[in-house]
Amino acid sequence: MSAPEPPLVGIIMGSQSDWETMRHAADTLARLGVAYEARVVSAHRTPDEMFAYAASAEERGLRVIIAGAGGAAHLPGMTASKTLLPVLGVPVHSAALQGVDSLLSIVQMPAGVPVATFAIGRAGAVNAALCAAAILATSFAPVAATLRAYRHEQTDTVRRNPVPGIVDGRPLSAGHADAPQSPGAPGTTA
Ligand code: RP5
Repeated sequence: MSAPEPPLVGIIMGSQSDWETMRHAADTLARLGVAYEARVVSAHRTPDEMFAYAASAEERGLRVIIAGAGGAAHLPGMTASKTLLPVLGVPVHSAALQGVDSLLSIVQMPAGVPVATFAIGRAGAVNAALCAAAILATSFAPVAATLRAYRHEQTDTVRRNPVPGIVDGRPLSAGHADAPQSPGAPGTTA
Protein backbone atom coordinates (compact mmCIF):
# COMPACT_ATOMS: atom_id res chain seq x y z
CA MET A 1 0.00 0.00 0.00
CA SER A 2 1.48 3.39 -1.00
CA ALA A 3 1.55 6.37 1.36
CA PRO A 4 -1.19 8.97 0.76
CA GLU A 5 -0.07 11.96 -1.30
CA PRO A 6 0.60 15.16 0.68
CA PRO A 7 -2.17 17.71 0.13
CA LEU A 8 -1.55 20.49 -2.40
CA VAL A 9 -4.80 22.34 -1.68
CA GLY A 10 -6.10 23.40 1.70
CA ILE A 11 -9.86 23.86 1.94
CA ILE A 12 -10.82 25.86 5.00
CA MET A 13 -14.17 27.17 6.17
CA GLY A 14 -15.46 29.24 9.04
CA SER A 15 -18.01 26.77 10.37
CA GLN A 16 -19.19 23.20 10.13
CA SER A 17 -22.31 24.71 8.53
CA ASP A 18 -20.18 25.76 5.53
CA TRP A 19 -19.35 22.14 4.63
CA GLU A 20 -22.62 21.70 2.70
CA THR A 21 -21.20 24.28 0.26
CA MET A 22 -17.49 23.56 0.53
CA ARG A 23 -17.88 19.80 0.03
CA HIS A 24 -18.42 20.64 -3.64
CA ALA A 25 -14.86 22.00 -3.78
CA ALA A 26 -13.63 18.80 -2.13
CA ASP A 27 -15.67 16.59 -4.51
CA THR A 28 -14.30 18.47 -7.52
CA LEU A 29 -10.68 18.13 -6.39
CA ALA A 30 -11.24 14.44 -5.68
CA ARG A 31 -12.69 13.98 -9.14
CA LEU A 32 -9.59 15.64 -10.61
CA GLY A 33 -7.27 13.51 -8.48
CA VAL A 34 -5.84 16.52 -6.61
CA ALA A 35 -4.78 15.79 -3.03
CA TYR A 36 -6.42 18.16 -0.55
CA GLU A 37 -7.11 18.63 3.14
CA ALA A 38 -10.24 20.20 4.65
CA ARG A 39 -10.47 21.99 8.02
CA VAL A 40 -12.84 24.22 9.98
CA VAL A 41 -10.90 27.28 11.17
CA SER A 42 -12.79 30.41 12.06
CA ALA A 43 -11.35 33.92 11.81
CA HIS A 44 -13.39 35.11 14.80
CA ARG A 45 -14.02 31.92 16.84
CA THR A 46 -10.54 30.37 16.53
CA PRO A 47 -8.31 33.23 15.32
CA ASP A 48 -5.12 31.66 16.73
CA GLU A 49 -5.71 28.42 14.81
CA MET A 50 -6.56 30.39 11.68
CA PHE A 51 -3.31 32.36 11.92
CA ALA A 52 -1.27 29.20 12.58
CA TYR A 53 -2.89 27.43 9.64
CA ALA A 54 -2.22 30.28 7.22
CA ALA A 55 1.30 30.96 8.47
CA SER A 56 2.38 27.31 8.15
CA ALA A 57 0.53 26.45 4.93
CA GLU A 58 3.40 27.15 2.53
CA GLU A 59 6.05 25.26 4.51
CA ARG A 60 3.67 22.30 4.85
CA GLY A 61 3.60 22.02 1.05
CA LEU A 62 0.22 23.51 0.21
CA ARG A 63 0.14 25.41 -3.10
CA VAL A 64 -3.35 26.95 -2.96
CA ILE A 65 -5.88 27.70 -0.22
CA ILE A 66 -9.63 27.70 -0.85
CA ALA A 67 -11.43 29.59 1.93
CA GLY A 68 -15.21 29.59 2.32
CA ALA A 69 -17.13 31.76 4.73
CA GLY A 70 -20.52 33.36 5.19
CA GLY A 71 -21.88 36.63 6.55
CA ALA A 72 -19.14 39.04 7.63
CA ALA A 73 -16.78 36.71 5.83
CA HIS A 74 -13.29 37.75 6.84
CA LEU A 75 -11.66 34.29 6.78
CA PRO A 76 -10.32 34.50 3.20
CA GLY A 77 -8.83 37.98 3.65
CA MET A 78 -7.35 37.25 7.06
CA THR A 79 -5.84 34.03 5.72
CA ALA A 80 -4.38 35.86 2.72
CA SER A 81 -2.75 38.35 5.10
CA LYS A 82 -0.63 35.55 6.61
CA THR A 83 0.51 33.69 3.48
CA LEU A 84 1.86 34.31 0.00
CA LEU A 85 -0.13 31.35 -1.36
CA PRO A 86 -3.03 32.18 -3.66
CA VAL A 87 -6.25 32.35 -1.64
CA LEU A 88 -9.51 31.58 -3.47
CA GLY A 89 -12.56 32.88 -1.61
CA VAL A 90 -15.96 31.22 -1.74
CA PRO A 91 -18.92 33.27 -0.44
CA VAL A 92 -21.27 30.93 1.43
CA HIS A 93 -25.01 31.55 1.08
CA SER A 94 -26.33 33.26 4.21
CA ALA A 95 -29.88 33.18 5.54
CA ALA A 96 -30.17 36.91 6.20
CA LEU A 97 -28.78 38.32 2.93
CA GLN A 98 -28.59 35.27 0.63
CA GLY A 99 -24.80 35.41 0.49
CA VAL A 100 -24.52 38.96 -0.85
CA ASP A 101 -22.96 39.92 2.49
CA SER A 102 -20.43 37.09 2.12
CA LEU A 103 -19.67 38.06 -1.48
CA LEU A 104 -19.07 41.73 -0.73
CA SER A 105 -17.02 40.93 2.38
CA ILE A 106 -14.70 38.68 0.37
CA VAL A 107 -14.50 40.53 -2.93
CA GLN A 108 -13.83 44.04 -1.62
CA MET A 109 -10.24 43.52 -0.44
CA PRO A 110 -8.31 46.77 -0.35
CA ALA A 111 -5.31 46.93 -2.70
CA GLY A 112 -2.27 45.02 -1.45
CA VAL A 113 -3.57 41.64 -0.28
CA PRO A 114 -5.56 39.81 -2.96
CA VAL A 115 -8.31 37.23 -2.57
CA ALA A 116 -9.67 35.73 -5.80
CA THR A 117 -13.42 35.69 -5.30
CA PHE A 118 -15.91 33.25 -6.79
CA ALA A 119 -19.68 32.95 -7.12
CA ILE A 120 -21.95 32.50 -4.10
CA GLY A 121 -22.54 28.88 -3.07
CA ARG A 122 -22.00 25.63 -4.96
CA ALA A 123 -20.92 27.21 -8.25
CA GLY A 124 -18.24 29.18 -6.44
CA ALA A 125 -17.00 26.11 -4.57
CA VAL A 126 -16.77 24.05 -7.78
CA ASN A 127 -15.07 26.85 -9.71
CA ALA A 128 -12.62 27.58 -6.90
CA ALA A 129 -11.54 23.94 -7.07
CA LEU A 130 -11.25 24.11 -10.86
CA CYS A 131 -9.19 27.30 -10.55
CA ALA A 132 -6.95 25.65 -7.93
CA ALA A 133 -6.42 22.79 -10.37
CA ALA A 134 -5.62 25.28 -13.15
CA ILE A 135 -2.98 26.91 -10.93
CA LEU A 136 -1.49 23.50 -10.14
CA ALA A 137 -1.66 22.50 -13.82
CA THR A 138 1.09 25.02 -14.61
CA SER A 139 3.49 22.89 -12.51
CA PHE A 140 1.95 19.41 -12.49
CA ALA A 141 1.37 17.83 -15.94
CA PRO A 142 -1.00 15.10 -14.67
CA VAL A 143 -3.32 17.75 -13.23
CA ALA A 144 -3.30 19.58 -16.58
CA ALA A 145 -4.27 16.36 -18.35
CA THR A 146 -7.11 15.63 -15.93
CA LEU A 147 -8.40 19.18 -16.14
CA ARG A 148 -8.36 19.02 -19.96
CA ALA A 149 -10.30 15.74 -19.85
CA TYR A 150 -12.85 17.28 -17.46
CA ARG A 151 -13.44 20.16 -19.93
CA HIS A 152 -13.82 17.75 -22.86
CA GLU A 153 -16.29 15.62 -20.94
CA GLN A 154 -18.32 18.70 -20.07
CA THR A 155 -18.42 19.75 -23.72
CA ASP A 156 -19.39 16.25 -24.85
CA THR A 157 -22.23 16.16 -22.33
CA VAL A 158 -23.75 19.35 -23.74
CA ARG A 159 -23.38 18.13 -27.35
CA ARG A 160 -24.88 14.73 -26.46
CA ASN A 161 -27.97 16.35 -24.92
CA PRO A 162 -29.16 19.15 -27.22
CA VAL A 163 -32.87 18.61 -26.48
CA PRO A 164 -34.03 20.59 -23.42
CA GLY A 165 -35.46 18.34 -20.71
CA ILE A 166 -33.90 15.12 -22.04
CA VAL A 167 -30.60 13.99 -20.53
CA ASP A 168 -29.05 10.76 -21.77
CA GLY A 169 -32.44 9.70 -23.15
CA ARG A 170 -34.33 10.30 -19.89
CA PRO A 171 -36.95 13.02 -19.54
CA LEU A 172 -36.26 15.36 -16.65
CA SER A 173 -38.87 17.80 -15.41
CA ALA A 174 -37.73 21.28 -14.36
CA GLY A 175 -36.84 21.36 -10.69
CA HIS A 176 -36.63 17.58 -10.56
CA ALA A 177 -34.19 16.46 -7.91
CA ASP A 178 -32.13 14.59 -10.50
CA ALA A 179 -31.98 17.50 -12.91
CA PRO A 180 -28.35 18.32 -13.69
CA GLN A 181 -27.30 21.71 -12.32
CA SER A 182 -24.51 22.04 -14.83
CA PRO A 183 -23.51 19.44 -17.38
CA GLY A 184 -20.39 17.52 -16.51
CA ALA A 185 -20.06 18.95 -13.03
CA PRO A 186 -19.48 16.61 -10.10
CA GLY A 187 -22.57 15.21 -8.46
CA THR A 188 -24.79 15.58 -11.51
CA THR A 189 -26.30 12.96 -13.77
CA ALA A 190 -24.18 14.20 -16.68
C1 RP5 B 1 -19.17 32.31 9.45
O1 RP5 B 1 -20.41 32.46 10.02
C2 RP5 B 1 -19.15 30.95 8.84
O2 RP5 B 1 -18.33 30.97 7.69
C3 RP5 B 1 -20.57 30.64 8.52
O3 RP5 B 1 -20.87 30.77 7.13
C4 RP5 B 1 -21.35 31.70 9.29
C5 RP5 B 1 -22.36 31.10 10.22
O4 RP5 B 1 -21.73 30.17 11.07
P1 RP5 B 1 -22.59 29.24 12.04
O5 RP5 B 1 -23.34 30.19 12.95
O6 RP5 B 1 -23.52 28.42 11.17
O7 RP5 B 1 -21.60 28.40 12.75
O8 RP5 B 1 -18.16 32.42 10.39
